[in-house]
Amino acid sequence: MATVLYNIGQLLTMDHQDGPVRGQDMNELKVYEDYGLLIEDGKVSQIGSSDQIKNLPADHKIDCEGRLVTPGIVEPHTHLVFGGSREHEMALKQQGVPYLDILKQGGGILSTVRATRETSAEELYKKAMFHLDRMASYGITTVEAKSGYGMDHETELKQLRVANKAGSDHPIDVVSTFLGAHAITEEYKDDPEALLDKMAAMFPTIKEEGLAEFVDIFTETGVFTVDQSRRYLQQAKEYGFNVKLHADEIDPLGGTQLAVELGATSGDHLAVATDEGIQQLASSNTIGVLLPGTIFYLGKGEFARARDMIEAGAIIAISTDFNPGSSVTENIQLIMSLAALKMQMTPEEIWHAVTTNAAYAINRGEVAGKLKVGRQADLVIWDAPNYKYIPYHYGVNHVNTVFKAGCKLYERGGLHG
Ligand code: IZC
Ligand code: ZN
Repeated sequence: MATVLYNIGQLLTMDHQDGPVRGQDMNELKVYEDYGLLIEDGKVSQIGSSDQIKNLPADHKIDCEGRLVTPGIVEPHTHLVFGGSREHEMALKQQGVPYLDILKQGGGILSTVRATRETSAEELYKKAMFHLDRMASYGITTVEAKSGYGMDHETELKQLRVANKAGSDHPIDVVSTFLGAHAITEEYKDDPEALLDKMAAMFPTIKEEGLAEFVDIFTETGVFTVDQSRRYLQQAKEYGFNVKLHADEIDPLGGTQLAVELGATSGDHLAVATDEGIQQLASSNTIGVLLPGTIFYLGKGEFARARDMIEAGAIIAISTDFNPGSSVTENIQLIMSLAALKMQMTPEEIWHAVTTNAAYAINRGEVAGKLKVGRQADLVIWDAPNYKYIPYHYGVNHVNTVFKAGCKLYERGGLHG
């Protein structure tokens, strides 16, 4: 099967540099105008001028009518699989009750833990597939999914299995992360170390069954300390997992430095990272995954210092943090606008942050995030004349058509299988 896309107004291949893109380089983008692209057997097989590509033999020819075409968006931080929802906590947020206080009172993450324990695998699967469909509609073609709403062996395994099954059934690729260390449940409130031991006891099974590639932990006041996180993630590394941290989200505990010290693939949030944390991040290969939707949604705190991080030379990605409590949206395009408006990232930096760097943040840098001959054809045709338009026109969906591995995954006006 061959498909030709021609009359592309602007094509971003994101293929101008090997590896993740750091610091000032994030501001350099190659834009190909009046271009075309040939897809054969699910892969990009030729990229060239529209005139050159247009006349190649193909089963389908799509006139992009001057639209923007980019790689499919990579979403490196989501809590995809969960039971229930937490709209009842909105009133508490409006009254100014802090996120960590809601958690301390047994709500927040713990409320989703109760709901997830009570929800069957079938129901969790249906819900996850629904959210994946919606992500696809926003141009997302690869997604990381965390567990962490079970916090007991049975439910964590249920969540991980659902994420893996959703990943194999849905065209979107799902990269699975074990976040058993997400909160402290009532029975472990006086002994969080015992909870970590219990979660670490799952490492061999998760590894043997290939249920997760990453191990993640919530390093935060009232959750896990830096020392506890270090010990737990070191154990995870001994079992061959790559590691990630929810670091410096609300209180500056030094999670950013710990991410660098451990050689974590990514340190996520980093909203209150200190100067020292930013310097260390910038001189490391750990990717900073910034989640401005969370700061917006919680209505408190500062947005991560993306400008300082990029100027210091760090590798930055952005993500929705899609979850039922602190960032309830699948709309990555809205997050791109927040990155522009609240973190002063340039459109060029933002496109790197949702493609190449996001892919490296989940170890998919060599297969996703770029349009390149020989690579899977994951791409988006946008109802936009240029790449700067997406973060600029905010809050709506600009997707026209999404291709995953050369097949139509979403088209404006309906889903096509
Ligand atoms: O369910 O609140 N921050 N984990 C750490 C979350 C947010 C997800 C949630
Ligand atoms: Zn998270």
